[in-house]
Amino acid sequence: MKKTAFITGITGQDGAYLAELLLKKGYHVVGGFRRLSTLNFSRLDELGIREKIKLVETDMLDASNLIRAVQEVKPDEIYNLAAQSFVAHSFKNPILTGNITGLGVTNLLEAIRIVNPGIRFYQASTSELYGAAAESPQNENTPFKPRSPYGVAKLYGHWITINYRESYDIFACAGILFNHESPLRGLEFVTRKITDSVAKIHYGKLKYFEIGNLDVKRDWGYAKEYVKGMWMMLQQEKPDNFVLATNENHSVREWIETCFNHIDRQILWEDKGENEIGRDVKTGEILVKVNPEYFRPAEIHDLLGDYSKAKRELDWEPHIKHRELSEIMLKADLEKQANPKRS
Ligand code: NAP
Ligand code: G4F
Repeated sequence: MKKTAFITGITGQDGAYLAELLLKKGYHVVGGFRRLSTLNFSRLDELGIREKIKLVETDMLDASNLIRAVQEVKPDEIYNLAAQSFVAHSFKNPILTGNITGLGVTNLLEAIRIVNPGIRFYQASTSELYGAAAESPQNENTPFKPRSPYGVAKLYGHWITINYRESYDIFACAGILFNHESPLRGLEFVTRKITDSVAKIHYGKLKYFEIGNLDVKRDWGYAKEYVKGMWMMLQQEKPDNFVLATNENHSVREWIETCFNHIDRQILWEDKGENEIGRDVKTGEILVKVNPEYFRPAEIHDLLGDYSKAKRELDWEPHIKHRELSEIMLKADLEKQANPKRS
């Protein structure tokens, strides 16, 4: 008998990769999307899987709509990937972020509790929970100290997931995932912003790009490997929380240098702070400029994940790290710039 998986946030990066994985595993995949004036199934189209998925209109803000969706879909597993997921945006839209990314989780858990508490549930928790972390690397026992409205909303989502596990015996898992990227990553996130800009510079379509804090470090992995970890969590005997990370971190500055290296260009940094610029070593052209507009009211300077519990209990391990990841993403963006009609 085919299992049915319901994925909220199907139009996002992780939604697309998880759907692809579950289809390969023989699941009947149903994707939740919210109504917009223009449909945005481009990631599903890029993976060639749109026609294989049943799409159901759902909004995390509307509990009644979620109850109806869970009644109709009758899923065995629900993966809650929907969120206002852009940290910078959360400072400008803290209430909306709280409602979607925080309370939205309760809306969905209530739908499960009311319709069928036997459904297995995955919540997309995040390394943003750690914020100004008291220790490094961070693991499942590291205290949380979020630094953005997004992080605070996710903290609520994380604890309400644990609360429904403990109160109603729902098989609810929280994956504390560190940053994970891919060619399907949104253009507003820093890695994709860099690969897209470097590709445009390579083809003479852009002279330079602007960036925020160059020295923050993140533990960046490959989204395709992380969605597999989500599925693995729901196949365990008992629900639990797991960190997925690479246990390596790199700065935004390193991302820029590595991406230019891939196209045989070297960057020389000049000045400091808000005035810093990056020039091409050979030609002297300015390719990067810091713009304080991209600084955040509160920043997380350094995140590094310890995924040893996931390795031990799920047999999950990342294989693609910084250099290879940047190469995969840049290659995809170079192809998109070379063949703009296909993208
Ligand atoms: P993403 O690309 O930004 O996708 C977010 C998805 O949520 C989109 O499909 C979006 O739909 C949907 N959404 C937003 N508001 C909604 C609403 N009110 N109702 C229904 N759907 C709504 O994010 P992602 O990178 O795939 O991440 C997936 C999840 O993992 C998110 O919860 C994110 O916070 C979390 N996470 C991500 C990372 C990471 O590094 N990628 C790390 C840790 C945790 P539209 O297309 O209509 O906007
Ligand atoms: O790419 P980012 O916007 O990702 P951020 O804030 O780490 O959040 C992502 O990862 C989280 C997991 O830890 C997810 F939960 C969340 O949903 C999202 O997927 O920024 C990364 C870092 C930040 O420190 C930011 O200040 O890069 C810095 N940065 C520097 N210049 C920039 C820029 N970020 C963006 N987006 N744009 C810049 O120009």
